[in-house]
Amino acid sequence: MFSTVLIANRGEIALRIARACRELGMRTVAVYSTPDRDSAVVRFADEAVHIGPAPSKASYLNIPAVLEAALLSGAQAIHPGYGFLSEDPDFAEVCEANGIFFIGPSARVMQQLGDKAAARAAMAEAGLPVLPGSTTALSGPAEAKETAQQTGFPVILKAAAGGGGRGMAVVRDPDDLSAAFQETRAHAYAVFGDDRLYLERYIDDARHVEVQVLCDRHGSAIHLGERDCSVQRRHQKLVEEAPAPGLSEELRTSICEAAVRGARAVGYVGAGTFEFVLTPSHEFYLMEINCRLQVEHPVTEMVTGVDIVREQILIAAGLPLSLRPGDVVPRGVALECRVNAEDPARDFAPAPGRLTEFVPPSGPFVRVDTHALPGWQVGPDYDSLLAKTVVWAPDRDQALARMDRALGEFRVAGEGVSTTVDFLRRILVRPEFRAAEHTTGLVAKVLDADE
Ligand code: MV4
Repeated sequence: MFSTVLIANRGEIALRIARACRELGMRTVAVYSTPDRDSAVVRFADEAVHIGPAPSKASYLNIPAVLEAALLSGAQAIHPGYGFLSEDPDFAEVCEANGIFFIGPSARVMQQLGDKAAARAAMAEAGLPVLPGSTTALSGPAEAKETAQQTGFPVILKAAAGGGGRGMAVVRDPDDLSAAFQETRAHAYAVFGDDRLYLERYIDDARHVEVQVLCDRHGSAIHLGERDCSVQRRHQKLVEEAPAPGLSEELRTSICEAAVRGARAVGYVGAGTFEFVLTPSHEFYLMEINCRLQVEHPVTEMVTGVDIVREQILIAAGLPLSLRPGDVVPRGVALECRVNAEDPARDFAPAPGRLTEFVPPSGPFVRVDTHALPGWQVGPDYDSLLAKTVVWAPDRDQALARMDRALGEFRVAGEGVSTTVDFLRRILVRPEFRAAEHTTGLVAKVLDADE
């Protein structure tokens, strides 16, 4: 077992991981950039190492600096959190080469699944449903046109190196395909340094349903059920819930078992998320696989009672999963709202500043994952997530009432600081959200209602 773990991340997730390590009796090493020197995780951890200035490239993405911090502090393992180096196969490889456990899947699996076109092909091979589309990267607009004629319109062009909604374009009119191809390819090259694109039939009014899996090094693979993450704005999730509402038991079982089958097929190890689109007629198709802990993991923890970060660490240390498929029975409903330091009135522009007041909600069945404190300087350098408000209740109506109560308790103030709290409350009261009939178009509708 590890005695010291380095946390290669910042913000709420770094603190979340440090807490799991402490409960396991492990020493924690935080790393921090200059503006994060007084952060909550730096105070919480047993040791903290400065790894560079504010720009991520110079600190949280700086592999030599992170590695040196691990070697100097005697860490045997590194937890990468989400974002930053969490899905970088080169980083995982460098860790292993230096005798440090990377808490996540192998470099080989991250490499394979990081190519979204290759992942799609591998999952089709494993028998998972994927949408009609290209099986390899498209050579050019001509091949795109040919493929789209077979799948039918609308189609979506996606960057092979993309994911999470970055580098995508929906094309409804065949006449627009060629221009969209060129544009998406140029964008993919600029953002990812990789211009390969693939294409799929596009599903309108989809829901985003994802399955959490856990796999050990000894061939055991289980799922922890599914989450619905359909409330998104520009591919940023705003509200997530577990379980996904309105799925038949049969559908739930098929999606979750498909995810486990996919994980086994590639020899996945660790915690992973299989992302599906659910069509209005309740067919599901695999979109992509995320090789990391996800922001929204707490909703799954709340309904299953499983500490996913603890399981990640134990898996990396080589322990067999202590959970068996029948052990995980989801109970009740959990909701998460992401409270961001953004101004909805200014197109969700980041609204950083020093917090003069920060009182998160609490009370029964409320969990707030945050690194913010009164006096904390919300900086312009990183994403604007301030706090994840998570609630649990026996049923969805009570969970909604509880979330509204919790968000209503939030007190955040500071020079220049705005938050998304009120906007989130307006989503929760929408009739289609209350009836669980919403799709990925909901946020746009709420925004249109403002105009
Ligand atoms: C799709 C889709 C419909 N059809 N692909 C967005 C994030 C990335 N992981 C996959 N995404 C989607 N891919 C096909 N073939 C719908 C989404 C999607 C979405 C699209 C537009 C607006 C909001 C969305 C929210 C979630 C998923």
